Amino acid sequence: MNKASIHPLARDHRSPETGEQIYAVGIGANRPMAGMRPRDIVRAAFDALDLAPLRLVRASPIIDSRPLGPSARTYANAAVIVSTTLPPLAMLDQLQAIERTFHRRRYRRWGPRTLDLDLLLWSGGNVRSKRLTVPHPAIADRAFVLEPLCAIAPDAQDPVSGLTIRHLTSRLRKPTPAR
Ligand code: PH2
Ligand code: MG
Ligand code: MG
Repeated sequence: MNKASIHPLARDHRSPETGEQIYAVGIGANRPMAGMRPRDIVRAAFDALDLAPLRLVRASPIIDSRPLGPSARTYANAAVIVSTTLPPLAMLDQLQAIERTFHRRRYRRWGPRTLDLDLLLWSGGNVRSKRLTVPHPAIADRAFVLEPLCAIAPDAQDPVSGLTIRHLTSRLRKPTPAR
């Protein structure tokens, strides 16, 4: 197979010559801040994810989604593909620094958040450390993650299941069979 035809987030993609890393990042916001609505905050996050050492490669449409968990407010969700030379834990630091610029407070799990940036996929495959698990453990069962990701990277592969994002998304859309 022609190497160029391998999707940058597929299992076989490697670019050791340049040190380029590709990440899929999930974006969520459900709390207004400084006169910005959640959708405006997601759009501002696209800009923040395009500042060195990050380069924004693709951004999905922004969707409204019903909150999963205790929060009552509607979320704005999106996904992006980012290119950088940062390895995963340095990328996590970078994402958390961006979250802090949006005054994210980590006081309550799943509480309302001005901005949540989650590492969904990495071109290098899996990460399992105390601070970080990639792919994001809930990727396969959350429509608000898969729908935006499928709009920009349908051929990316989830290294855990071996399935493409397109496949995971269509599986989630099917109604669960009654038992
Ligand atoms: N994020 C959560 C919990 N619940 N619900 C929606 N709709 N969208 C999210 O991004 C989301 C959520 C934890 O990060
Ligand atoms: Mg999250
Ligand atoms: Mg998070």
